Amino acid sequence: MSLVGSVRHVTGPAVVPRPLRLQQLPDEPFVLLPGIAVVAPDAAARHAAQRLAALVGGSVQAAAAPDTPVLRLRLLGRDGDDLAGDDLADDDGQPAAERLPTGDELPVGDEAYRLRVRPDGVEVDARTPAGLGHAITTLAQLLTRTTAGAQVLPAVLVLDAPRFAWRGLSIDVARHFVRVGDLEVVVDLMADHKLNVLHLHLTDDQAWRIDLPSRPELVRRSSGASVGGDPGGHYTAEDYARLVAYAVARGIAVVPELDVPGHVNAALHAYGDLSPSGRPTDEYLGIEVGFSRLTAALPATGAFLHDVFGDIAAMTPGPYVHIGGDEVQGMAPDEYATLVGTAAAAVRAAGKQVVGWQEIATTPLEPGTVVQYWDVHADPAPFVAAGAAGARLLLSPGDRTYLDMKYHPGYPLGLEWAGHVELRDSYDWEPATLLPGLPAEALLGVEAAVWTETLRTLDDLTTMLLPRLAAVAEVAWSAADRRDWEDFRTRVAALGARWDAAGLSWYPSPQVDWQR
Ligand code: TNX
Repeated sequence: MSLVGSVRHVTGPAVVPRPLRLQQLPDEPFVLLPGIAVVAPDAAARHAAQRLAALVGGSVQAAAAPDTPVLRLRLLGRDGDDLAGDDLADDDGQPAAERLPTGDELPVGDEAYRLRVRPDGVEVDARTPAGLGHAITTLAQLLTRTTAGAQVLPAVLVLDAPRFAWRGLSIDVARHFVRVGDLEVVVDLMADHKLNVLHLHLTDDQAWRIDLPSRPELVRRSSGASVGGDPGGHYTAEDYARLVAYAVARGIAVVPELDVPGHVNAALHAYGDLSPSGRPTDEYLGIEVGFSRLTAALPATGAFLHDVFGDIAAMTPGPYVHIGGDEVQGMAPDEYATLVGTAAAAVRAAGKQVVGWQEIATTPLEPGTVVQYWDVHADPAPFVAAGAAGARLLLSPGDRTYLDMKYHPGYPLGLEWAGHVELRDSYDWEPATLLPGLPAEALLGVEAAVWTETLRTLDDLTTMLLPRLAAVAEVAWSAADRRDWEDFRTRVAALGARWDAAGLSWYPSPQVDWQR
């Protein structure tokens, strides 16, 4: 080992989110020489192979010479046949113990992977490119340099699969515009944490950020600014397609949200016929909520919903479209139900499944509709009832997963309506018991959300995401019986140095002894 040097591991392999099983083997570590072969016989594994080659300074090859050390990627037969990233079918719901094989077989599920590091090479097996991608993310976290500068991987066996099918992050690009390049940084961070859904909150009172062919005035009149008069912007159809492709290549599906029937001032500012007065409303760049609304009785409203949801569905390869539905003050329940029903019907007619904020649970829902829980002050009874009646619940409790909440009073960024959210608050909660009485099979997943009223730059955004995104990701990925705050605290400590190396701004929570 003298030429190679010694390994600087202090705490043992620090993988976040924690795998179903990580077993350290008694062997020597695997030393990666420059130019090492990454072998991927299957064409569908090529993208993952390239990512791995870039990570370790290796080269992709279809086959390897006998007796040379290699990193080998294999795709095994799978259950479904959808493309990774577009496939969020919930194949779990079963407890970890039932998914974890007793031997060393690949665990159940489309996103599962098995990783074996031995002194003579690395073997990665998965059923999908997404599963291979998760394995590479784990390898990146296992990779260390010795004191002599050699890259090494500890000898391990990792068997891993996610607890929940939907592991999301929602970003509000309406209050402050976020450029595609900055969103790509966020997508990379998501992949680093094995998240698989990017939910884009594309419209709100302040702005409409996506150009839709049927309604060109939306971005022309309503995307020029952000909250407080900060610079605005919008995504063209090409921008959006490029972002979606970037995300899909990393195993992440994009779920677009057009927020109706409230939070619609930007639409009312662009099209006067959506208001009873017939005139466009004024631009609004403040941060109040709940004041704007569509009107069911106006002839323009139904056509608008049909057109904008038809357009966004046609532009989106993934299976879901989010209709919003939150915070409409002062609308009669019947009118609210009519408007939600019209939007949902437009989404379904375009071949997509409907997602909406928790308020839609008070309306008649088609089975399978995804209800996104957020406001922990609300009575949970309607959400539990919706789940019992066939809806699926996506959990974004504000006091745990709203990553725009301040870390502590006096923190310069963020809001406080759901409280202060330190790292441990984001970590220490259990999805299965959050809504007592909710049937287990109704629980689809967990999603973090970051609203941008006070966040103006990529640095602001990543400072709110990190380290809390790592905590929410572990809640969403790791089996309940594998989660432990003290254990998480020691593992997450190693990520700070990686965020520093990537040049990312982050919040050094005093709850962790960071290794920097
Ligand atoms: C609530 S979450 C909202 C957003 C705000 C956010 C700020 C939700 C469905 N509505 O409009 O931006 O709080 O934390």
